[in-house]
Amino acid sequence: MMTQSGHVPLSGALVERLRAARRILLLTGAGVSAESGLATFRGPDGMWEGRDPMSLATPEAFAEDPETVWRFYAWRREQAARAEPNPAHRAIAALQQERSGTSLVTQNVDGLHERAGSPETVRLHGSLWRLRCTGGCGEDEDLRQDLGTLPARCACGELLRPGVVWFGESLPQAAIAAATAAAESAELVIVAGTSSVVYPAAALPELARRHGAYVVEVNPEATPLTGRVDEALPNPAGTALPALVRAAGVRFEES
Ligand code: BJW
Ligand code: ZN
Repeated sequence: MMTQSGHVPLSGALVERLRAARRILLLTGAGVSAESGLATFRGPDGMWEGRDPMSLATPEAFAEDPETVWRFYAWRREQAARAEPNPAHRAIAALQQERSGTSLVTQNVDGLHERAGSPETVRLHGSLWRLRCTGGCGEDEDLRQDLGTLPARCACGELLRPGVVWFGESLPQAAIAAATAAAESAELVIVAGTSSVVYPAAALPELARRHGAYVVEVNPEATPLTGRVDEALPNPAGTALPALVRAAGVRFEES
């Protein structure tokens, strides 16, 4: 039996789980911020000055050309500062506020979940707003203002780097531990706006499923995860998340 919630048809099994689940895990990616105007990594609009962002999100690229990598991140910071959270971010925050057993694990570094009012966010890939010293003086600060001359430098004279996780780097230990625990205990997992190709984040839905969770994917495009979920909703996150949250019995106003 299907229930129509807005323009999003939801199965009876999913609606039942949304109402009953005490532990829900939301795993989000760049697609959740697409409707806020932020480019995804692998989409057709993902290029920056003719370059693939993936070629810039590496320690090797930074070591070779810190100025270009910093210009890319300074641009990302400007875009994120100008963007507003969209109904997907706000619906997730509303669910977290109403249902204490809800966990939010994000791969996003833009801070839009926090700005939408999410009380707790596990950030797997760091934050655009953190700056870390590459020199070993220990400087690690949250800085929102303009960075001035690039590449940004620490007071100690060494280069600063963005506080994000690049390919080949370890994820923050506390974040990966919290995400793993949430996946192992979740009854329902909603995976939204991620291409599910970057590990270890991409392994979390499978882990949750092995521990008995019902897994739902929200993505207008098929991904490597699509064939391995209990339900795939091919809707944009800004439509699907409000529908899912309302079906869970949480009151949510769009504006
Ligand atoms: C919409 C939408 C709308 C659009 N609504 N949806 C196991 C197997 C193979 C490889 C590995 C492995 N374990 C580790 C690795 C190596 C590597 C990896 O995963 N490589 C694969 C790519 C092959 N992983 C790592 O290196 C990680 N480190 C690590 O594991 O350390 C230990 C180790 C090291 C080396 C070897 C083994 C172990 C670190 C990964 C760090 C990722 N960092 C980045 C950059 C962060 C900084 C920045 O923002 O610049 O994180 S890369 C980039 O990808 C970014 C993202 O968070 C991440 C995921 O992207 P996401 O969010 O999925 O975005 P897109 O663009 O890919 O997809 C958007 C989706 O939205 C699309 O599907 C659209 O259809 C959809 N969409 N509009 C809903 N409106
Ligand atoms: Zn320093």
